Amino acid sequence: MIEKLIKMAGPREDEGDPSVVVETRPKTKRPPLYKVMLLNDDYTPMEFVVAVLERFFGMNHAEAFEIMLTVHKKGLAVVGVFSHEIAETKVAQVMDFARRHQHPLQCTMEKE
Ligand code: TYC
Repeated sequence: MIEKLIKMAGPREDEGDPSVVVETRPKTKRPPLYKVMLLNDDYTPMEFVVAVLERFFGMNHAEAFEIMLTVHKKGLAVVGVFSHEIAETKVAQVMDFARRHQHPLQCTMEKE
């Protein structure tokens, strides 16, 4: 028993061991972010896409029109970056809105 107490009071066994990494700052890993993207198609009206960008992504008309044109010309564009939960909600809202209006507009998310 006394041997144990003496050992506990003594130096750490790993003292001076270069393989032991000393933590210098607390781990505060930020949650991953997700890009939400709109995909081009041949049928969804441009004005509908502009309305989606205004309604669900808080863009003004000029911003929304510009991003819509980028999707139209390039095939897709990132329309926002969010936490996983918010990104999922945005995708679901856009997909539901498009479905209700019978447009084939596609919205997806991808880890940044
Ligand atoms: N390409 C469509 C058209 O010419 C417009 C469009 C833009 C559709 C963006 C989808 O995500 C989209 N009517």
